[in-house]
Amino acid sequence: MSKRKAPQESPNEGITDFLVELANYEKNVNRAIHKYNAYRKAASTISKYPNKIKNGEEAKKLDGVGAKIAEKIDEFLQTGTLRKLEKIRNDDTSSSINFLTRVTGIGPAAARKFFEEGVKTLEDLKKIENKLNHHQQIGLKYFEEFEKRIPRTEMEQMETLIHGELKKVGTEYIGTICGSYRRGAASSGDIDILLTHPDYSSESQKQPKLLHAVVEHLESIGFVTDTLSKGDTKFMGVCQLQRSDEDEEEYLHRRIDIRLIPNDQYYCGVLYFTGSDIFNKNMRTHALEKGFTLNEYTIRPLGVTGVAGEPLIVASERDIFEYINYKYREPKERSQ
Ligand code: DCP
Ligand code: MG
Repeated sequence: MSKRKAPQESPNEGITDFLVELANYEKNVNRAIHKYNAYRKAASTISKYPNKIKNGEEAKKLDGVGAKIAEKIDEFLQTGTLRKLEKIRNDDTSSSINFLTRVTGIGPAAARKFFEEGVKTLEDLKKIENKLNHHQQIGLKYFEEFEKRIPRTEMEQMETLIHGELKKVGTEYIGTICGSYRRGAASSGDIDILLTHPDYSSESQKQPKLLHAVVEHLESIGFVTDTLSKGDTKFMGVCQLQRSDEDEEEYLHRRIDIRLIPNDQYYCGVLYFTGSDIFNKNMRTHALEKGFTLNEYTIRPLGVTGVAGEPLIVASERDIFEYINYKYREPKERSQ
């Protein structure tokens, strides 16, 4: 999961920017995930709105924009700034904690702990490097590189490489790069790969080897450079394209997640990890209204008592949309 979302380009960029900043503050500093979601949702709806918003009243008509956000929009449009945000930016606790959470491996809780121990900056972190766990050490090592988003052309190069190498490990693997890349984004925060294989289903034994063989191969060719964590079904790590003669500079190190999914759950996984998170939430809500529960593994009907039944058979993303009577949307149309 990537830490920094791409800025939204729209006639209301000023508004969406401050909403995203408030969202991050609620998540990282206050650990108020509902408030985070509310701000993200409002930012997402407003970023789709084609007109320049003139006042809070106009914004309030949009989905996910309530009275409080409308008030902030008014203040922002009238004064060009937001007192709440100024305060947050000037507050040592908030700005330090917000900063620390930009390091992969440091979540809101660890950030607060470090802050309380007087660790506030990159330099402070470097001084206590031996107290960081392995994930955090890698986060620190590649801090600047992980802050940079991955241009689509580089994502395309990595996709070609990964598909080619996957075939060498086993001809039966199926792999999909999900996340913002699959939605057609101009840049991505990280690489989210989903793998499946005909030998692995939710009924069969776990098959960590199917995942580890791929990871080890990608290490052997120098593409995977570091490991953050490696479980039976999920690898989190770092990768880097090798520089070729035509390239002027080295490629940056990038965050990569590889997940092995049972073949019968593959399309629920692909749907979930394609996102966006806001699209997923809306689709899950719709599913519930139609009497189904949908998650990254399965879609199941809900009985009258609200108990989930057996997973439905899914052979494509379209199947999931059809079960819940939701108009199919291409990945590119799934930003919300
Ligand atoms: N996801 C979700 N809910 C979460 C986290 C993730 O539904 N809380 C799903 C939707 C995301 C996908 O996982 O699109 C991948 O997560 P990322 O954080 O990598 O998000 P993106 O790939 O969409 O954006 P980025 O370009 O920043 O990586
Ligand atoms: Mg991503």
